[in-house]
Amino acid sequence: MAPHRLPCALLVFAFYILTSGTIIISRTTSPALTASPTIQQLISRRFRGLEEDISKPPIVPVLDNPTCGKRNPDGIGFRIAGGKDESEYGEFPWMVAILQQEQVRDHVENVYVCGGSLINPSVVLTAVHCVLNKSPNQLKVRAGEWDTQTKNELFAHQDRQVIEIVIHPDYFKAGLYNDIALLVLDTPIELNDGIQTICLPPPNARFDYQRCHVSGWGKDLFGKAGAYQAILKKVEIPIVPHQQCQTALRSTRLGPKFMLHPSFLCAGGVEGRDACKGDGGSPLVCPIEGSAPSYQQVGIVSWGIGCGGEIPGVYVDVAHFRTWIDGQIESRRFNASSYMLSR
Ligand code: 4AZ
Repeated sequence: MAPHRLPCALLVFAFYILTSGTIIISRTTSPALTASPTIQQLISRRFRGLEEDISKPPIVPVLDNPTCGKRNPDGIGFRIAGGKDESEYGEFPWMVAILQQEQVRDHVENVYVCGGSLINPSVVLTAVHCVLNKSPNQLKVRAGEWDTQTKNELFAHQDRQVIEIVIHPDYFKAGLYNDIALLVLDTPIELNDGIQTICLPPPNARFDYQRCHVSGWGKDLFGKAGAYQAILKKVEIPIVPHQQCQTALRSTRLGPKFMLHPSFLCAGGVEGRDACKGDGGSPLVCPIEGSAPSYQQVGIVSWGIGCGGEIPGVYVDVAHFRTWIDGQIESRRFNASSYMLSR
């Protein structure tokens, strides 16, 4: 679609935050809502970004041979004069939103559940705690989403129904051990410049001190003061060694005997830069050494003690589960090359 035809900004998404901490995203054409100063500000910001675009053709990388982990650090098509920690449109093309369809009176609403990542056109990686006790037919996956309040994405987002939830057999709810799940989609997502798979690291690879990125639509602060994010956020954080993280966690209410389970990895502990409530299931990705613009998924947001303080966030250690993931992919006859870097 030509960029100047994009701003169908009168279709906005109303965004409700429930006391349960979930968000309802519903499309509305209410004139009162579109006339609101906040929405107008959002719309005019998008128009500014898009106008810039009309004067020069967008630089869009062409993917003849789709591969994994291609981040678009400058976005695709247009750049936003982004606020702090705002991602560019298409910057993390593997990022998906997991939505739950809920009957509200006479219609169905999409409630945001968690983040996830595309590892194959038909398979999403996420956390068990996001999808436990849900049935596949309640869940949808949305790829190509960026600003949940508008439809100003260059490519239309793609929704798919979940047909199978694969939960790690050793998931332990009380400690969130082995908090890793796969969602199988009814039909494959069509990859384009804004929707791509993420690479996975080799089994048991280590990433201590590497600088990585976590992205998500979760809260900006812990507790009631925090607000869910309309535009996909990103923060750069270092991977924290297991022992150092366990020591930090022992200084909290978890106490001095706390043992950090081997299925976890930590990242962050940097003031103001962290994942938070609502980011569960979202990917933590690190650059692949020796192939600068490619990324691999090292973690899945699992839990933490507060947000944005000096205690690192706790993630599923994806490399620890690489063999399990391969087994699940192969037994369902999907192609594992979708998450293997081939260059
Ligand atoms: C949560 O509640 C959550 N600061 C996720 C990550 C962190 C804390 C809480 C890490 O989903």
